Amino acid sequence: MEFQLKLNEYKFIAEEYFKKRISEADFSGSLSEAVRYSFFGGGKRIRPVLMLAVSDYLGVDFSLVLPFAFSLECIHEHSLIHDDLPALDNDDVRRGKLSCHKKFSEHLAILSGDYLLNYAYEACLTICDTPEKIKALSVLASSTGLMLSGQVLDTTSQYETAEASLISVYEKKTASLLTACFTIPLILANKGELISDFSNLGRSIGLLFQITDDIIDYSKRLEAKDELNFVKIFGVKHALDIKNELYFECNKILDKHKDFTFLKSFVDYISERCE
Ligand code: GRG
Repeated sequence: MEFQLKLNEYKFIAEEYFKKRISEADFSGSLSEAVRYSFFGGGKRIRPVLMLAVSDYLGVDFSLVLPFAFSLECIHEHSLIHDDLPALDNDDVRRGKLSCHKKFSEHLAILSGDYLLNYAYEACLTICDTPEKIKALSVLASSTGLMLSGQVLDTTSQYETAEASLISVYEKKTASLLTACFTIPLILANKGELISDFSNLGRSIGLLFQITDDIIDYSKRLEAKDELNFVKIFGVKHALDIKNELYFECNKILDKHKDFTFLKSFVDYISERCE
């Protein structure tokens, strides 16, 4: 219960800030409509929630980290809009509603995704006035680069039969942005000594998230025909074994940070989710 209240509180803080930042964007007409449709389309906001939780734990002022949480969410939304396009996953539905290109048009979906990717940096650059903030922004950029190269591997590898290769795709495609939710607050807090634990946590939570997603997609028959899916390749039992290992990894690190109780519950939330 306490976890749910905190989760809602972080989500509310992020949402209010996001509304303000999107309202400041210099766009209008159909571009604004398509961007708002996707950006406020019902995402769980797990990345900004995680960034705020880590900041809370490290004592980083929310006003310092919110611009980065917003930029990261813009990048995440860009990736979903583009991923749904016919040239990639060709999905008609996102979050139970029409995907951006189905609701509007392909050209508007391409440009909305581009707009969000650009706005992520435009919105953040204005506040980057210290070496720490510049370093945090460069972590955001390099994590985005990893996500994109992971997606290239995903779309070109057809059927990854080596487990290590598939895990490496997931580390890039999914875990890199989740790891940035740890490393950005760390940089802003100047707590370099925690980098190893927190990077490992980001990786394990990212993989746990993606393998859980694969299990959900597989059980609901949602995975696209050519899409990589851990369960489709290695079977349900092995997917559950790996999931347990990752869950154990997270908790092993969290044993060293026992007062970070929100994160312990967050790992349960990621692992137990079924949609
Ligand atoms: C730039 C085209 C392009 C792709 C980059 C991240 C990514 C690669 C594509 C997005 C689709 C995908 C399968 C991502 C893997 C991670 C994942 C399951 C994302 C969905 O994240 P949630 O569940 O989304 O946090 P919500 O809807 O809650 O915002």
